Amino acid sequence: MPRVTTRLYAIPPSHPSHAARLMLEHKGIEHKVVNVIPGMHALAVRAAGFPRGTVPALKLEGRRVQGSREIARALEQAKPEPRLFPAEPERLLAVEAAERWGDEEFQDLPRSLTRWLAANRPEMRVHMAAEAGVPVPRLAAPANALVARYFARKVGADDTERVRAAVAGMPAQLDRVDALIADGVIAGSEPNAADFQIAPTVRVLLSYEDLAPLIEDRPAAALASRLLPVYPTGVPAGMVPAEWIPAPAV
Ligand SMILES: N[C@@H](CCC(=O)N[C@@H](CS)C(=O)NCC(=O)O)C(=O)O
Repeated sequence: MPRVTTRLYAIPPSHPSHAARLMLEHKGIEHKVVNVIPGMHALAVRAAGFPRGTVPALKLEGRRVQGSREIARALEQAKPEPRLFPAEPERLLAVEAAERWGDEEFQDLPRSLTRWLAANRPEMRVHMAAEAGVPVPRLAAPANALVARYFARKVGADDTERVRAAVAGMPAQLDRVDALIADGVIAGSEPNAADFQIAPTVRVLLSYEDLAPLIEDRPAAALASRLLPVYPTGVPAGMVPAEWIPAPAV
């Protein structure tokens, strides 16, 4: 049997890792997903020869490609059909702009919130250890406090007011996703690079039981659930401070 040479380094909770996986599946490129241990992923991808300590990281035909947007372009080059980027110039600009926003801004909300919770809520660390398959999560969680604080600091999630403001801004960000859908930039008959970039962020937000009621009736939720019917991780109700949760739209 021929060896699968395309390898995607990922961690199960990482939304951009799911973006990269979905794009590989869309292209029909045979690949293996290498799920590294969350918390150890920065070290693991560097040990695999990548210049930065982030997932998604892809070994593709002998090349190392890191970052969801870079991966989209490398896949388009490696296998042009089915396309990730539209040929028509105006549509291409719209898709690229949406993809960039999804990568540079929208991705941040679940990443910062998850890391703030891990750093500040011991029960979140127990939950994450259990999800990661750690045998006695209650024992592992206290030891993980330092690691959690380190990862929070890395993305500015040690700044409680910043994270709280990001959660308050969620409805406006989802309005932007819904507008992209209404304008036909994403959620068309064939998903494009912006769909794959944005839908996993919506999907991971939906996996927060505290936030799901604010999301699930939106067109954004329908897109996210279509592209990712299941998500491997989730956050039980009661983790997000109640006073942070935006009021539902009337
Ligand atoms: N915008 C980048 C984000 C990559 C990123 O920050 N990934 C996170 C997981 S979601 C990571 O690996 N972080 C490692 C770290 O903070 O050390 C992309 O789309 O690839």
